[in-house]
Amino acid sequence: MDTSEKLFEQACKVMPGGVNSPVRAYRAVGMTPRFIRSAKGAYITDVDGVEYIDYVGSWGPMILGHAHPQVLSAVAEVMQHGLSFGAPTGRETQLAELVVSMVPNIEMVRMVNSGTEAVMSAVRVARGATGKDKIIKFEGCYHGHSDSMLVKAGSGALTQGRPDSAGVPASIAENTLTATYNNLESVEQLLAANQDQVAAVIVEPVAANMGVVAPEEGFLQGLRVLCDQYGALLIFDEVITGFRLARGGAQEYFGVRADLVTFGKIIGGGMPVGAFAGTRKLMEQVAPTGPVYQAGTLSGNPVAMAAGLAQLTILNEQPKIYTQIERDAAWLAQQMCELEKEYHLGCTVNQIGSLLSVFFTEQTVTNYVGAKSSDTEKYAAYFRAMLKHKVYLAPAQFEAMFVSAAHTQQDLQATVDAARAVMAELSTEA
Ligand code: KE4
Repeated sequence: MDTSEKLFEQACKVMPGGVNSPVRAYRAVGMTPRFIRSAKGAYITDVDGVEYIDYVGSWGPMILGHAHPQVLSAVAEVMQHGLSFGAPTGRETQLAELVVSMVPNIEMVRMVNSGTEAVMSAVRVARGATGKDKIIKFEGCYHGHSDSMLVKAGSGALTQGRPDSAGVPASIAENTLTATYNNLESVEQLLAANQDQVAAVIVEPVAANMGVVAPEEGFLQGLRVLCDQYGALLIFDEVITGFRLARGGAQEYFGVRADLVTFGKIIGGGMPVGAFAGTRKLMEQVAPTGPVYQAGTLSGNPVAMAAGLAQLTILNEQPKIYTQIERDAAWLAQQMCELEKEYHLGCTVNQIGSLLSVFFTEQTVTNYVGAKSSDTEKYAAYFRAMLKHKVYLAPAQFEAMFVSAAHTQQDLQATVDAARAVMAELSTEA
């Protein structure tokens, strides 16, 4: 029994599944999760001292790589003055001003503590501002675990094969309608069938919780037109794409305006921060200026703000980072496609920006049905073999690989070399 196995045995006695978030339990890949001791740059080290090239990056926050010196020193400095006050601090305004300056079409921001909270709050603002109850989301998209969003969710729920969660009352679920990603007709049908009842359409501008699925040409633009036509708000859930695709996130990258935008992950620099943002008119609906209640003890926490501010400042000042990580992800995707041509494992690669996924299906993956055609057992074997070759991927088919500014050409080449060895192993086993 290795150290991770011992630690996992202990963890399972006192935490459901031995984890604080389901996907970390490695149930989709049939092995004991690696317990982590530390991480630095593009590398993560487990409790047995094994170092891996990391493409999870804490599920997105680590766009600069782990333990970035400027982020660490910002946190170290701030924590000397106390950890939390539950009172306004200037640093929250600094981060909010930076977010407003980086992201198009927003005038105000409210900080929260997770992506789930950001989405839950943005949905409430949409309902409060429009007086309508229904929300349209997309099959395979995941927006955190608030009740209204756990209806045909992607990510963990999709991986666990239970798209609907226990504990979500039917009375809540019935207000969430589900459309097909990249299919505008499916959206228009729902809008037309629920005239004047739909508060908002919420979308991952790049779906990354069914694996990575990019919006087809005209899809996001079409959502904008349909929302305007039917009087619904458009919510971009940018918990993954925010500050990831570009400084201004998906709105900048695709040139499409959302009414409300949610953030998480990168905005906190590795600390628990989420946020929702929009025009002044919409955001002044939020307490204490308006009737939509929202609150949080640790929202805007000084230490978290310091980490987020340090990370976003670097991204804002060095936009070349985006060119680098997109180029690197495209190269990696191209190399994986070349390997597929050589070993015929039956996989397809999607990549956009610094996000990519290797799907174990021969189908082109443009929506949930395509993603679900993947052979998850084959993905699990690939995952386990890549881990043996010291490459740390998401422990589930329906997730993304995240390329960071810390990944070097050597790391990328080592990753391709590992994939070559793994594909050779898997093709002989097939
Ligand atoms: P959090 O509550 O986990 O901070 O954010 C929820 C969320 C909202 N919206 C999008 C588009 C997201 O991807 C997420 C969370 N993403 C998952 C990864 N697929 C978090 C990892 C996990 O659940 O452990």
